[in-house]
Amino acid sequence: MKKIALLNDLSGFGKCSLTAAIPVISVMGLQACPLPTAVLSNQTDFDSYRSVDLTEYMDSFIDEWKKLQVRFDGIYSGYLADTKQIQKVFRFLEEFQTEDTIFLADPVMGDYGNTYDMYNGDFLCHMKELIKKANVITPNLTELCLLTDTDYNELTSHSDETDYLQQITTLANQLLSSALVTQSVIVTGIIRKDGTSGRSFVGSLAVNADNSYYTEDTYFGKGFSGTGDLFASVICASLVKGLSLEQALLKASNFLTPAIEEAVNAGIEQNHGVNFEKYLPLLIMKES
Ligand code: PXL
Repeated sequence: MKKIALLNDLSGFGKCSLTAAIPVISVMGLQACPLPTAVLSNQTDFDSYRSVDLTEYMDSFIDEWKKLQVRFDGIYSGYLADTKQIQKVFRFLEEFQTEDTIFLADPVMGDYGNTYDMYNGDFLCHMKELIKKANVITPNLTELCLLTDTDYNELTSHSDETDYLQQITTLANQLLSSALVTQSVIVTGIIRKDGTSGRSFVGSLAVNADNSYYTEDTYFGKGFSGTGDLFASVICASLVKGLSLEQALLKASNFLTPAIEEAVNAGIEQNHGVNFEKYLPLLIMKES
């Protein structure tokens, strides 16, 4: 059975990180193997949270996994609390990354132009090194700006202009050409205003050496915890299963759109995440 190693935290509330990745990867017929980086009462965007850091245990888990002689078809790194945890991902890659592994690095650092608590210049430098080892990265627009030293407010002030997506494509290509082994960049959370109708859309843009693909849906005016993690999980599982980048993008967006819409209609508080559970069957693939 194909396996994906998940280097991510376990948060009790927020429907993010491992609680998003494990169900998605499992329903897509792959084995999810979590190496937890921390256990949290709830994700860090709530007013308060408690966290138990597991960094010091990660090496011993890696050693045990080596003894088991397991190999992974995919490696997915998500929320990392500090640079020490990024170093542990490097160690994990040294032990388990092969030419056949798909490594998806989600450079979790912020959203909507704001950075998360763990972010600082040193963290960014480490993250820029980590993405060089990835086959696929899934930054949201905020993270794309951080990785390309771009002013988020300046960029998004053009969100109603016709060349907005082209500007974002150029930034994604900039990462591709500088990031050595990165094959694809998928930018999530692109909020675009239609200059004529005034309607807003939220979209994702996938760029590789040959092509770019874009998909968008109506933007309901707010973002929810964990949507980036759910999205990255579908992408990682799809690519491990051999789907194309375009198919992976469509699968992720077809799954997330109804889950977000339902959370909006149900008046769910953003920090609690979206109603994705009942849409998991959309991810089942015939051969899995
Ligand atoms: O969804 C990203 C994420 C994952 N894990 C933790 C977080 C966040 C975003 O805030 O706090 C603990």
